[in-house]
Amino acid sequence: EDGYDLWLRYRPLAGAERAAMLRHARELVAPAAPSPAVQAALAELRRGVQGMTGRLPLDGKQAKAGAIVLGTPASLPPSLRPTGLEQLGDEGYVIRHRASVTVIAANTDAGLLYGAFAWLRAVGTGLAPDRIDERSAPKLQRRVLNHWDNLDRTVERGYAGESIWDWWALPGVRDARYLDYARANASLGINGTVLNNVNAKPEILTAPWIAKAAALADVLRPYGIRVYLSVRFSTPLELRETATADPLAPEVAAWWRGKADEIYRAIPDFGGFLVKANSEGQPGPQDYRRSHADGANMLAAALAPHGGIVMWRAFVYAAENPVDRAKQAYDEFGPLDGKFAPNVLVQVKNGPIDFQPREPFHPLFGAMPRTPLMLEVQITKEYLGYATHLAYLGPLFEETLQSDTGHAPGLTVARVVQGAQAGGRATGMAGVANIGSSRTWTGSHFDQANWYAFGRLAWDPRGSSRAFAREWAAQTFTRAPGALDDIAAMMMDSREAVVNYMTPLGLHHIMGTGHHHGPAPWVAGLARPEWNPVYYHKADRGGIGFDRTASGSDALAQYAPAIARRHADPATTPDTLLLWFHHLPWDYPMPSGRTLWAELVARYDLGVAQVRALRTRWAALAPFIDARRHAEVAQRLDVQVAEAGWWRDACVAYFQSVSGLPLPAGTQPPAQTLEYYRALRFPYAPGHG
Ligand code: BDP
Repeated sequence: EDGYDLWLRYRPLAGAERAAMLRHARELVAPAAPSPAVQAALAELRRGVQGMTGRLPLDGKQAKAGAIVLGTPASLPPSLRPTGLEQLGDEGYVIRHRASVTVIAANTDAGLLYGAFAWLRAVGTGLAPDRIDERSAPKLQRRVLNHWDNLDRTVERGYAGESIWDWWALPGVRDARYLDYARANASLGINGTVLNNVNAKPEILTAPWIAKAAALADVLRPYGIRVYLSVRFSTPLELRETATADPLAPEVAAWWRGKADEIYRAIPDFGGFLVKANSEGQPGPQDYRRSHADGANMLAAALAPHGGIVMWRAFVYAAENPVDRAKQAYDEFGPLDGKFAPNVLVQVKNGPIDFQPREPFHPLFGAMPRTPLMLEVQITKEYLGYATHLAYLGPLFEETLQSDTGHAPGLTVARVVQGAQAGGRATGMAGVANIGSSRTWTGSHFDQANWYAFGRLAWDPRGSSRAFAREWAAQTFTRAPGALDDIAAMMMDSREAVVNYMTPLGLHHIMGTGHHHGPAPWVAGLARPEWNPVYYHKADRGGIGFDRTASGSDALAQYAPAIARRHADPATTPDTLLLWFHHLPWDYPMPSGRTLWAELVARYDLGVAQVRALRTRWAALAPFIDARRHAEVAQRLDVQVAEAGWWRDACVAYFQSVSGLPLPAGTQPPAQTLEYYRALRFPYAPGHG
């Protein structure tokens, strides 16, 4: 067990379970002349049943007892056609078991593929094959991974080895891994992948690279996955094929139209473009005094004849807005509501800063009612301990999705993303992938769960991260009841532990410069104010925290009145976001009865204690987990315990140097001096250029 099989392990069953499976999966019956998607579904069912029973199911012709019948309304005999299929759209499916026959039905072959994976998931989590009765359809249209993979095979913010895309060997060499990648994604319902980094290079749109992308698209197509590309706004200018990149210049629009035509000749189902523009030094329409909408709409017009979309990112911040970086995306995009072409989605990060262990939801959600907004989350753990720390992100994603925007009754981020405001026009969710060439795919066993939870939540944004943790762990580690409960509980606690030992009480962005590894709350000298941790915590002798109320940056005014009101008063602000919205004196009385200073130290201590508890719980699970994977996780938990202690000690030492206060009674002093922590350096930390 090296983790390569992900949650698609299909390990042998024994006894009654194996017998039941043999009884109910004896034959597979598929429509005549099965399409590539149906062949993919059959191949997966064969692989699964053979893995679990040791016996390959036969190819059957008719629905007799023990058969699994796959079919669409066109191919299923009326007696087997489930009712209500019409409501399930293009990708939904029904699974039901009647009179010893299992039917997997869908309106399209893609739905059959998802149904096959759902059947395997159900048995993989321990459901008896004759008890499976499921009906499901995705609530979002675009469920997309964003690879921040560079053309030289490095991965920005990647901690799982080099890119899985062997660009150099493509298109001639199609690594077998691409197919396993397709299977894993299809098993979750992920139906799109952006192959390259948002910090894009012009070469991705040259003929050789289009051919490479086309080869990948060919492998992924049977699995319902479309290929998208990140594009650099100034591509035609940099390739010296136009004299400008001004989106309103006719030659520029014509170039992009021609480029879209060229791409669609090679990739007929190409998904579209993802664009990072006028952000962190990337070129964009503002270089020509045009708006984000001008830029997005020009690209959208090139793609529209082919059915492609533009995912235009709202992640922008520039030096001109030194007061509060958290405000800039709203300031720039809010006024553009209703100005985007119908095939543009604005892609908004979960929070207004940058993928922190905890942020409030982004104020654009609910504030652009006439624009489809796509949610972007980061699956790779740039700010949460890379692939070394255990941090299950399901609760983080769920917390964002369940946030009430306050713009209308019940209007959560999930409902916004589902198109409740924009009339369901175009919907989607993107996750910055944590996938690389590591044998585990994601750099560690538990990080696979973050890919899993992303996919499941993109299918159903109102799903439960706890349920997904259990599903994943059952398929990945063990179904032994007590052990499964323990693993799921560890996962559910893990992200809050990270918040506590890194950035408790709403602190944020106090990580090391550039690589974002480890604590660096003292950093103050970087050229732009908002690059410095001191800008975010604003600790001084008097207190700590970023005043985002009306007396400060007033970022709160970007939220709906009910939300703004609640967070305007520290007494009604949840303590999880206290220092995000308020600058408070060190002796501010917390609900716990402690002062803010004592509470801060207590949270850091709690974080360390929580990680120690994770390690102890994992040690006790040894009898249930194969030795290799158990040891690999245990090593990482040892590192996490040490690094949580480092985070705690460095932050306590630093904030004490600022507050000038004695450590609360009974508190362990930091192991080293502040100077020691400040002097630590991390050359060659992975994931950043
Ligand atoms: C930040 C990363 C940076 C990305 C940027 C983005 O530090 O590497 O390029 O976001 O999302 O999280 O564009």
